[in-house]
Amino acid sequence: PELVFATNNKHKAEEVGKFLINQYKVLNLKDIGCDVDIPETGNSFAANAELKSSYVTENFKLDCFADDSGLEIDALDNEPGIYSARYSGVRDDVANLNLVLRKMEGVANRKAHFKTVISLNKNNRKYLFEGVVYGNITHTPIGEDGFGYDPIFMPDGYDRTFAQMSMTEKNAISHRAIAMKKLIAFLKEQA
Ligand code: ITT
Repeated sequence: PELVFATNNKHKAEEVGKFLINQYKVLNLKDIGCDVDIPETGNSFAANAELKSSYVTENFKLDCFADDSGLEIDALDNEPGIYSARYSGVRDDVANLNLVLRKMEGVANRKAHFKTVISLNKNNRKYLFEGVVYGNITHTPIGEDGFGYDPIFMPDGYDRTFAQMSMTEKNAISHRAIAMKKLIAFLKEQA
């Protein structure tokens, strides 16, 4: 059977593409001829993930999953949160992480976590899978790999940021990986 992954974010697609979803042929939005930027008007990761997966299921009659994710910083009342992709007002990873660093100037509590909620629409039912990884915000960007806020996030237990890790290393511990493993276990159990 076929399963659509509803994202326009090529970094997410690449990370998720490393996970084998054995029984399924995973299609992207282009494969099904969907070129809309699906509106994310919800006020939580779960609501926005569900809007994306349900859009595809309702309009294309296909089973689908979607990932809504972001960075939540304790000292900023969990901002940028659902606004992570456009925190600075534009979809620009460098502008966004620089705004975070500016707001965190002189702030001693650097604790933060990344969160992913995956929404799955399958056989006319809806499911959610969550992944969280805890860490700290660095004082400057470090590393060249990854995307988004990876250069300023150092996961607990490591002395390197996500942007200093290979995709394989990041995929062993990340918020997205934790949620993906739950999704894959669920699909296997249903098969
Ligand atoms: P789609 O909705 O098309 O999937 P998007 O980029 O708009 O793509 P989100 O609305 O979920 O996705 O926003 C996620 C943002 O959170 C993303 O643009 C990054 O800024 C940040 N983010 C999410 N996961 C991340 C990760 O693993 N590393 C670094 N930043 C991440």
